[in-house]
Amino acid sequence: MSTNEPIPVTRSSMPDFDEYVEEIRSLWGSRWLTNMGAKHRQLEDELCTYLKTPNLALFSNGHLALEAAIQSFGFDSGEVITTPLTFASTTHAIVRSGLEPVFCDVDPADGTLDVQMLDSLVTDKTVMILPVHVYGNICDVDAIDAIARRYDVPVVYDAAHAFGTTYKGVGVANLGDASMFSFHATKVFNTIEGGAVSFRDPGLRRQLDLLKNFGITGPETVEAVGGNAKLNEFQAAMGLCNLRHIDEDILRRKVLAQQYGRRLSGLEGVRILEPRHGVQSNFSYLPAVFDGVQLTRDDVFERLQTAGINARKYFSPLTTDYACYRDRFDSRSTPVAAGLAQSVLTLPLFADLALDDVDRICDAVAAGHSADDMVKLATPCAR
Ligand code: T4K
Repeated sequence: MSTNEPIPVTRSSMPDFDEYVEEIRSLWGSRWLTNMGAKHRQLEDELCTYLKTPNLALFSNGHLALEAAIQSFGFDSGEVITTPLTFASTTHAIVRSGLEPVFCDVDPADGTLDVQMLDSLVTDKTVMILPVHVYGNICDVDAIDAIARRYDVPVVYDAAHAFGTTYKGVGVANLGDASMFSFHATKVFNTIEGGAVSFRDPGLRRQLDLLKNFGITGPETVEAVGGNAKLNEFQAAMGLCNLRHIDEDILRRKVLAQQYGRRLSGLEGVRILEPRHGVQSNFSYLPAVFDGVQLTRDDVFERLQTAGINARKYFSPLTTDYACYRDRFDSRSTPVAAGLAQSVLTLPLFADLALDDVDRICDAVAAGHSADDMVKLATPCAR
């Protein structure tokens, strides 16, 4: 992007036009456009290979994938322990599945579930733990696993942000009992709209398939009350193209994230929510937290807006503060998450963002700072 154009928080990765046209050409011959066609099957296979998981089911979007993942365990009541520092989808998926969310606070270092508090929240009503690898930061999966095993409850990860990440060398799709990925246009890997569930027990596939396609098992048999959440062939074709370029995209994001790190690390009053040790990141978001003293999140946000830079307050408000949940949940029970919601700003990060744009954004962040800090920030850094 040129340095004077407006900068969005993210921008969809797309293949060359000709590459996509070539990928969809066969659809004019087959006229098979949806309902688990050839491209759907190919993408499922290629994603299993890329994510190193034997079990994966595609969906029309991440949210329906998450609802299906939750519902595939078959609970019709009970509590699900989760985080309020997330997109609307996570809490809505639990509620729309007829279950009761119970909110756990988060770790101030990376925004993932606070495992000490998680342990204290499990009761005999708990049927599931639903943590979020927020911003692509992998949760403390070892502690969560130990708690889940002790109380014998399944763990379904919202891995919407975590496509392609690994923890201690293990691919994110192999963590927990199931994981949901979002392939929305704004994600590291996109199929325009789309999503997937990876799962440990191969027996879960049947449930997921029923939920995805009206419960249909044959031309004249319907065995469950499922919905419609099928990924179509044009979406699958976009996925097949984007998957060819994903490693290159993640590498570009890494270079940009490193530049942010260099430019912001010398600046007092701001820190980046970094993934824990052992995580190989996909650099999906750049969550910066402002201390409210040296730098205030809302001032920085306004300054960036004025400079044509569209940072976003992901995730503010907490889902517990949504109007639709008024009088039902209380965000005072998760003070760390509440503090982050007041102080976090996700700065622009996408594969074709220019390094110069990162400098322009960091200059705008620092513009509210004292002259001393500006000198520190202006120190040239190696690229
Ligand atoms: N769980 C979590 C933790 C999630 O974050 C999400 C989705 C889900 C579950 C559910 O997955 P999906 O059902 O969505 O697959 C966006 C996305 O719509 C949403 O997918 C995402 N999380 C959330 C964090 O962000 P908005 O309303 O903030 O997006 P919007 O339309 O303001 O777009 C942001 C920027 O992205 C634009 O300024 C420009 C760029 N953009 C947007 C679109 C739509 C593009 O470059 N191309 C596009 O097509 O929600």
